[in-house]
Amino acid sequence: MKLYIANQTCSQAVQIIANELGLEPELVHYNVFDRSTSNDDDFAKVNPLMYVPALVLDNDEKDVLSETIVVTSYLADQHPEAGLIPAHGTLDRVKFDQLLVFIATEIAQKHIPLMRKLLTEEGTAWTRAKIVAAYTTLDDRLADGRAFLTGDKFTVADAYVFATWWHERSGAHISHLKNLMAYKARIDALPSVVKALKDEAEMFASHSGASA
Ligand SMILES: N[C@@H](CCC(=O)N[C@@H](CS)C(=O)NCC(=O)O)C(=O)O
Repeated sequence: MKLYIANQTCSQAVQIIANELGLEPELVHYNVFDRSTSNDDDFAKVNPLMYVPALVLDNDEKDVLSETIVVTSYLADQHPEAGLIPAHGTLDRVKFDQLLVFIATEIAQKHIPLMRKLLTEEGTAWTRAKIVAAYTTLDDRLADGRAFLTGDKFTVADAYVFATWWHERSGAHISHLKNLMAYKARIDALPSVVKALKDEAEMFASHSGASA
C-alpha cells in the first residue's frame, strides 16, 4: 500500500492506525503549499481534491481510499483482532461511527478555516465556540476515568482526535479541559504515535530538503 501524508495533518491518524496494526505502507509526502510530492507522483491523479490522507491499495484496481475516517476504519476492519474499532452491524459500531463523524465535522473541519484565517471576526468567534463545545463533550466522556474515548482501549477515534489536535493553531482555548489534556498526554506516549511523528518528520525533512 502507498499512503500519501502531509506534515502535521489528519494523515497522522492513518499512520498511527497502520503502526498499531504493524502495517508498513510506503509513505509519500505531499506538500500542501507547492503541491509537490516526495516521489514526484502527480497528486491530482491520486486524489483530485488534493487532500491527504489517500491510501492506494494493493489490489488489481489500485483503488484509492480517501476520507480519514474511511481509511482508518477500513484498515481497522481488516484486522478485527486488534480491537481498534467495533464490528460492523453492531450498535457499538453505529455509536462509534457517530463519534467519528462528530470529530470530522465538529472538530477537524471546523479548525481548518480558523487555521487559514479565512473567517470574519464573527465567524471566528462562532467557530471557536463550536470547537470548544465539541472538545467539552469529549472531556465529559473521559470524566468517568476511562483512558480513551470509548473505554480503556485505544481506537481509531483516539487516533483521529490526536491527528486533528490543532486548537493552538486555531485559537480555540481548551486547556481548562483537564480530562482531555491528560488523555492527550496518554496518546502522546504511545509507541504507534511516536513512530508516526518520527516517520512524518523524516519524510517532511527529506522532501523539504529536496525541493529547497
Ligand atoms: N474530507 C477529508 C479532508 C481531509 C483534509 O482536510 N486534508 C487536509 C489536511 S488535514 C489537506 O490535505 N489539505 C490540503 C489542502 O487543503 O490543500 C478527510 O476527512 O479526510
